Amino acid sequence: MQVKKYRAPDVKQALDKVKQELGPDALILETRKVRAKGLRGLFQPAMIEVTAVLESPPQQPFVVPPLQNDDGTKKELEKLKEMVKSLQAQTVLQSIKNDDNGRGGSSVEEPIRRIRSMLLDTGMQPDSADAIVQELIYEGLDLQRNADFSDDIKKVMKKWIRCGPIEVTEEKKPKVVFLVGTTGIGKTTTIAKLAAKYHLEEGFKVGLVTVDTYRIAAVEQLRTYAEIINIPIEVAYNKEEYVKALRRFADMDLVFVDTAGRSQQNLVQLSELREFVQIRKPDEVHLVVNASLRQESLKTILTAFLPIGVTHLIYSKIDEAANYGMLFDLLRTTGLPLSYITNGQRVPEDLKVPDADFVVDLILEG
Ligand SMILES: Nc1nc2c(ncn2[C@@H]2O[C@H](COP(=O)(O)OP(=O)(O)OP(=O)(O)O)[C@@H](O)[C@H]2O)c(=O)[nH]1
Ligand SMILES: [Mg+2]
Repeated sequence: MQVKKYRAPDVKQALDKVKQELGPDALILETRKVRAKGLRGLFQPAMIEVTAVLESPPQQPFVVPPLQNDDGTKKELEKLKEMVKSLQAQTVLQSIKNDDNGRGGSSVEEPIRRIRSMLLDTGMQPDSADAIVQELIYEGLDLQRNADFSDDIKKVMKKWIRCGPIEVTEEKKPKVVFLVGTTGIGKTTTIAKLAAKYHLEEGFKVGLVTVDTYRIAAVEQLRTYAEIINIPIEVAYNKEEYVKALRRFADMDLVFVDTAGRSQQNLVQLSELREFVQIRKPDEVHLVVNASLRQESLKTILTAFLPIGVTHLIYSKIDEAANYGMLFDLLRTTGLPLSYITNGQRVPEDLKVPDADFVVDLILEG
């Protein structure tokens, strides 16, 4: 804003001066008669003084030059935003971890600390809990809100949870499904449950093959189930017999292959299993993992079995486990779908076909 005074012998001349200097938009604030100071004023005629103001022209807003609107720039910007969000999330998490005694947290840190400790109570590994917490912060969870956040936690957890039961299709016949895993975790029992479900409940043609021929009892166990369910069974003592068995089952919808369990100490000897898998690639290989397995053992088992070509996970014996956080570790680290959960010895009842809701509820609420 520019304020100026103009003097002239009369109003018109004063206004002309204003116009000349400030232009037609000038505002007149005051017009008054003035005399020069001192003696001069006494002898000279009074002057007209006009006070005028010119509002500064409106400032042009500073316009950010438009970003190149091509896809590449947008993606770059998105990437940058993601990085910032992820960094923010890491910072909050780190400050919580640094403050082990749990006191003195801000209103943002406090709920996060509670969520993290609740997740650790499920038995999951700290890096899994951190991944969930980080994602919650990253998603912009309103932590000032007074809530238990359980819906938000479940939603985030589901990002890592895939479920995938066996699907029988017309195109792929027979679908050959292996069950593998360590000893005594429920492979044979689960095959019996699945065979009953797919044959008795859903009406598919199901055949059983066992390549677990080390113990007579193992063969007899599966044979007994086959008789009860009334489906055919083939016992394969070697690779040739296995191939023949599959040929005999050519018109089946589904063939389950029961394999010998390996003790955890003996996991290096998976070569025989690998040979069966290589001779005719199964459509699916389900690794059965005991829900009570200790975290240290999980790593060993995954390292041994995943190279066989595991496609799905079965979480067994949840009725005997104290908590289920390990299931989240399992799904998160492998990225594999969970096909079934077993929850007891009864055949065929104790088998669950899980969905993501069931899995998060199991992990968080038991
Ligand atoms: N509590 C409980 N027991 C189960 C479950 N599934 C199987 N079992 C029991 O676990 C024991 C071993 O089951 P199997 O099916 O023989 O296990 P496997 O993996 O075939 O064992 P191996 O062939 O010896 O490696 C049996 O007593 C089953 O009844 C389950 O979900 N819960
Ligand atoms: Mg068995």
